[in-house]
Amino acid sequence: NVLVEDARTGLTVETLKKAIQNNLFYVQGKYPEIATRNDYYMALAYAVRDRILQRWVASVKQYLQEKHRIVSYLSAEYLLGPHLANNLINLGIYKETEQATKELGISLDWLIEKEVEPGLGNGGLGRLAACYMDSLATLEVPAIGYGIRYQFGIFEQDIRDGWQVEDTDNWLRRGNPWEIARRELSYDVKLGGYLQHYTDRDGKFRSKWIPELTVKGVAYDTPILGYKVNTTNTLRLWKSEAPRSFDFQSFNAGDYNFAVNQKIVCENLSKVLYPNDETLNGKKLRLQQQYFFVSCSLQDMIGIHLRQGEKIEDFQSTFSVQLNDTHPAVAIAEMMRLLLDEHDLDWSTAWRVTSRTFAYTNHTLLPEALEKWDLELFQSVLPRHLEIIYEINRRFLDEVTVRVYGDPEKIRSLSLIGEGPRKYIKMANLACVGSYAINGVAALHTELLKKTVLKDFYALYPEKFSNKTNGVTPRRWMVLSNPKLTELISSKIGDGWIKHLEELSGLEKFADDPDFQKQWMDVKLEMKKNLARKIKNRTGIDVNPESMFDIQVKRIHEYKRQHLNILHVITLYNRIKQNPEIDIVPRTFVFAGKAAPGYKLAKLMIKLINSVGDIVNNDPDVKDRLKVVFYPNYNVTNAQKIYPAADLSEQISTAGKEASGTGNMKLSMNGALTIGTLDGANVEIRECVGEENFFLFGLTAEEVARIKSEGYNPYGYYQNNAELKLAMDQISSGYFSHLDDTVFKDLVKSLLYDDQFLLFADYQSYIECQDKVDVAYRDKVKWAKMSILNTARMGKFSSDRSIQEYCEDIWKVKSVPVSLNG
Ligand code: 26M
Repeated sequence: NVLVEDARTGLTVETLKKAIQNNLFYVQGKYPEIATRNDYYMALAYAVRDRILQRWVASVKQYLQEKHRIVSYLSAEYLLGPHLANNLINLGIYKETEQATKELGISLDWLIEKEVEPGLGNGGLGRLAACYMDSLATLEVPAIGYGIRYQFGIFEQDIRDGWQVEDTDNWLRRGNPWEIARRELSYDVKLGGYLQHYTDRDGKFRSKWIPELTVKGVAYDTPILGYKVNTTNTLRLWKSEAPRSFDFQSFNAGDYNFAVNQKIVCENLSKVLYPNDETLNGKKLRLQQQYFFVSCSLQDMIGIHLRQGEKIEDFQSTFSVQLNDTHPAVAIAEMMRLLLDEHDLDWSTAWRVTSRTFAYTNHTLLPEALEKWDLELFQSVLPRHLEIIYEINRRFLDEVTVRVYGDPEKIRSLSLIGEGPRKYIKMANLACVGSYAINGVAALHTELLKKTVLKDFYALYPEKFSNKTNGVTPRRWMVLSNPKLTELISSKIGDGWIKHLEELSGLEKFADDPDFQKQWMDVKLEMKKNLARKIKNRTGIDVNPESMFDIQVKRIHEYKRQHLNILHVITLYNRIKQNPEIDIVPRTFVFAGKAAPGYKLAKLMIKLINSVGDIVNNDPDVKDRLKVVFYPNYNVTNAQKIYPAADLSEQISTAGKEASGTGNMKLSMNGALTIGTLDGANVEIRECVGEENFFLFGLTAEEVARIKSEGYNPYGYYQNNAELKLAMDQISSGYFSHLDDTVFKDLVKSLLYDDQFLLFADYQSYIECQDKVDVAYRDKVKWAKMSILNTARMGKFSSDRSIQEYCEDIWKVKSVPVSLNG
């Protein structure tokens, strides 16, 4: 009885081999003798995609068989990272594929490295969306992610003469085997124009929107496979195009130039990701992008709902829609417009549906980062939505005026419209009023939200608020990026932890075992050697794998305080210069991260890191005890190489500023110890790993607030701290910049006179804490134990746990197992 496997679904080595060869011929039109590396990459990717398609179709079928509530995640960003290796792991065919490619005479790693990652996000928020899509599928929850198919993702960073330079990210240049264009699935989206008011036959007052422009959104679907389950959810990204109709209209009117121009305007909508993070920039195109993807997504959801034979007023029984920050918050007004104008519901029915559909996640406490839209700009793009927002606001303020006893201060703060020299729309307020649930992303962050930025909403609707501490997927951030550690862990406690991360606690009993400690630190050393090789290739810098790898990788931002880290480097350097024989633990400082192209100070921080590196790395007195590396173009691919090699994780933001952080979790899971402030999820990480396994320093959020209210005086700290003063004087006098005393002027000025992030106030505490790190690292046995315990106690920080909480508390959805050929 011979079992013949289907070449498109079979999972044995033999069948995979055949599938790759087949695809090489039938998709790429090549045979082995002339196939390029990319041909093989494509052939393998299509072979993997075939296997996913079977599960994808089965999932859709399963979801339509009975009625299930579907999670709809709206996010302007998805920072997925490369697909190939992740899909092999989730399909459970990594080993088999490795063997199959080997037998074809090619290395799997070599193909994996060929993939250009889709960088459709800036940082934490976009990466969180990607981890959540992974966990939703792994937990077998029916879900759709909606977003924008940017033709150009986050820029590529290069470093020239120590400065960041940006290059476009043309990630689609070699095609994308992981998406399927659904040409037939498209929606029209109106923009601009004006309103006509009239009374209809039934005597109802109505607004008719006469748009200036209509664009078409076309769906591009990417399958999101769960780990070792059949569930395969969809990430649906919208590409903007010109509707066919108007070239005809314009051609007929004889205006060829107009037609071509309009086509360009339409295609521009999904052209490029805005590279800002935590900063406002009220650009018209950004609002158009947000509205474009939200409108397509809601029209799509309504279509799915109605095709199931349901009534429009029961929409919320089919979908729960999560808003990833306020970027998609215009969905609340768009839902009202669709229900009122296109589906003829009355206001109160429409509002009941809308306000039971949406839930809002806040990701920032920086008041300057809360989205605001200039009212006139908003009106010029979305005149009908402005009218709707006015009406939402009128009814809302009517209702609350009584409850706040007419307090004008409170009414002003709650209003959806801000008054100033110019009026503006407050998107966070719209999100709060239109959502049935509001959450922060770490315990401290949620508490601060309730006490500060959203305090008046919390007073009105305490029951809407909850905390959902972020998490990260162990599939990508452990199994995929650190296979050696994965193997070691599984050899001791089995592999159940990959789906049930709390099981890592089983490692605790090996924390004192000398053999296990040795194996643990051997893996770490091997990962450090790998990273050292990459660093050498990319930057030319030689680093010692035996030195402590002290790592800060994240977006460059004043509040994240990469410059506090560099002040520590300078301080160590000066100690060596003053006492060349000083006994300090050799360290390699690794920095990586992008600065928003318009953020001058952040770009200057990158220059400072590189300038200090040039001096420190090349000073013979240092004797290679210190190395400073700026690893260019931080992205998911590079992050996967860096995390496993970390000994020390720098999480040093000003307390109260980092909403959660997720890199802090990835580093700790990979056995790094954290030096950090009581900020974001650091607080909870410390609670879990134990205070004796965490290097704590710095002011608390409360102390920060108090010092700021009393008036922070950085100059005093500078004058009274000799090491700090020396370091700052060197920076300003040009010690690190060939005696050019102008380069770092703006940075020095900001730190000495108007630093919002209290760098100097935390300097001494940081340095003392780093001195403790130095002492701790000398005790290899103790360090190994602390490292093991960090990993063992990180179970809480799986995105599976986060998603479980969202499902139970907010979305009220359950898992729906998918069976093949069912
Ligand atoms: C805004 C306007 C115009 C263009 C872009 C933006 C914008 C884009 C991304 C603003 C903020 C963006 O992301 C913010 C972000 O990544 N926040 C981080 O979210 C993580 C996930 O919750 C948290 O872990 C981090 O603490 C938080 O900084």
